[in-house]
Amino acid sequence: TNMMPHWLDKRADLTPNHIAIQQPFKDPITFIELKTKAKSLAKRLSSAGVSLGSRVGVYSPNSAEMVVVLHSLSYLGAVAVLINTRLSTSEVSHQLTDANVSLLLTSDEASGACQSIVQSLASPISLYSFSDVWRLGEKETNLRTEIDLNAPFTIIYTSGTTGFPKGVVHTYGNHWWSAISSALNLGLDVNEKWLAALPLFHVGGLSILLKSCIYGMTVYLLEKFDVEAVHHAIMNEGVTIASVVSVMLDRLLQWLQSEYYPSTFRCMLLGGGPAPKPLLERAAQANVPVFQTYGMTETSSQIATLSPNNALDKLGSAGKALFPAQLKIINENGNEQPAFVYGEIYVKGPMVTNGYFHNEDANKRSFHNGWLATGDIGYFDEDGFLYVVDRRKDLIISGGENIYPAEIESVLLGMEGVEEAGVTKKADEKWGSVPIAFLVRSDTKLTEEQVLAFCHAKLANYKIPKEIYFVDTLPRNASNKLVRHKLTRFIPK
Ligand code: S0N
Ligand code: AMP
Ligand code: MG
Ligand code: MG
Ligand code: MG
Repeated sequence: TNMMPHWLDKRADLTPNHIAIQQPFKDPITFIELKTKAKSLAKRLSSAGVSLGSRVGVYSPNSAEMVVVLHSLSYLGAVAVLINTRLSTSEVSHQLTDANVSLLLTSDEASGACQSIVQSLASPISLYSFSDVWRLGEKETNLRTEIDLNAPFTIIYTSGTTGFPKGVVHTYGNHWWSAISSALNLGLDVNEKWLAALPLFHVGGLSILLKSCIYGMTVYLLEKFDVEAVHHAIMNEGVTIASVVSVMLDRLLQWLQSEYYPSTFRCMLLGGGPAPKPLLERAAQANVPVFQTYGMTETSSQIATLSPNNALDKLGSAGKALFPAQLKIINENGNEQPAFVYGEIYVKGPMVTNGYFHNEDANKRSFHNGWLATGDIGYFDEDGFLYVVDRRKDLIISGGENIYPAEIESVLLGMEGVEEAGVTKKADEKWGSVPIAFLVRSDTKLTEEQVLAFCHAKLANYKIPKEIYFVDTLPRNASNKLVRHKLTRFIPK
């Protein structure tokens, strides 16, 4: 059978008074309290028309209220469509439309932003702030007492090479196996406390919450990453594991200076993008126990992780596939590559999504005999350790956020006075890499300021090109296709 007792019911039965959520300057929340709140909210959401299979947008910075909302949706069998709050109105509208969302839930502070989003939709949907939902009455509803591992629970959009983001559907089973696989690798202590400063709208952050419920583990939840707050939590609040992206680790190491984290802090789980070797070396120097991971939205968080025993002699590796998962390196002919030969990374395992939401084209392209072709390039060493080479086609990762040139180019091409547009990445001290743009103007009076203002209105701020160059032509191949890697030749010396 694919049925299990509802996770939060089970958890609240087993360890009702254990702390589920700890936050600075707030009362902690126990599992029984979390369950009671989530069930009450579910009955109120039922009043708003949410039911089995409903797709509900969730737009919120990290908060305990958001955690309650996510669990409440699981009591209704509704699917949470998690929205990145850094996106522009038009980007969010696109996702809500693509996912066919019937209702949008938002934190109270973000309800203004969401109002404009909802108004920009071609067909209207209802908008409720979390407080709005609490003001609704409870409707008599049969809340789900079981979880169906095959049923979808979350949809998270991820950018694609074509410029259109794709909705990654995660089943309960994907999340379950992600949590179990991680525990089989990292082990589980009774006093575990996992710090969540990653946004909960990405799978890395979300996965911490679900692990909390499945393991019976406290989450130390921050509204956002703040170097001082994270440092304090690791030093003084008994945090044992923290998930971070490279930019966060870099800021933490700078803050740490000559201090050391307590020995009870056992794992700094580093993922979401490439880990520069100098950063890993600085971490090793500072005695920070970094576990490098490889994972993506499609794999519901980590799928490979470097164990601590190997951390030093395999510096730079993302380790081996977690117990229920498999990895292979494939060449253009579909054959497996020997050690040290580059190829595309294919992944397989019960934490890997079954597919993108209503996107048969993307599914056909990405899935081959149960394997997901990730688009990432990598190789195995002689001991079978995975090394990810930072070469996924056109992908720009800025501070853990993904950007594809095509999405910026299509915005730029929509601007009056822009004839041609090409975007590529540039290495950046602060963010790892950032997008820069090259434009051929039809209107020679077009200015950089005008271009940036146009981008501001249409794109998340982290996608706005950090540099704009006006050029006469763009590099193209024989079939007139833009050759993005040649763009940087136009940067004036
Ligand atoms: C790095 C973060 C925290 C930076 O945000 P910060 O410093 O809080 O910025 P703000 O104060 O909000 O804004 C200040 C200005 O900075 C701009 N800005 C913000 N972020 C970026 C960015 N990423 N790139 C470029 N610019 C940025 C703002 O726009 C603002 O400027 P103006 O005023 O001009 O607007 C933040 O970016 C962050 O939280 N990043 C992490 C996102 C993330 O979660 N990525 C991971 C996604 N992947 C996954 O979830 C799968 C992998 C995974 O599961 C995983 C990942 C990590 C660890 C473990 C795992 C795991 O496997 O479990
Ligand atoms: P996202 O779905 O936003 O988490 O993006 C996942 C992408 O981040 C992967 O497909 C990789 O391109 C990149 N990535 C994740 N982990 C690593 C790693 N350890 N080294 C290099 N790139 C990584
Ligand atoms: Mg992504
Ligand atoms: Mg990313
Ligand atoms: Mg913007």
